[in-house]
Amino acid sequence: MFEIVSEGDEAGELYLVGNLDYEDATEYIFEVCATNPTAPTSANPTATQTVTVSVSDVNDNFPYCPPCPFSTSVAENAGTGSS
Ligand SMILES: [Ca+2]
Repeated sequence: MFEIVSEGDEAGELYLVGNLDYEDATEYIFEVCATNPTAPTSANPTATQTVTVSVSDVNDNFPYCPPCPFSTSVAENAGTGSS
């Protein structure tokens, strides 16, 4: 769902590479590992960090009305709250 791109010594940037849907997943948690390939092994050239991305809910469900006209009737003595 996400991709990290980095070039040279620059910090990586997190990119979204898939479609999000709040109803499918509200949060993504993953671990990022960075390694300095030129550092000596004794210098512990690797660091990790947990990343949490929260998905914000937006109204992506458009209103839907049936294509044909809709009609019904209701008795004049129907009580309040009748359906
Ligand atoms: Ca949705």
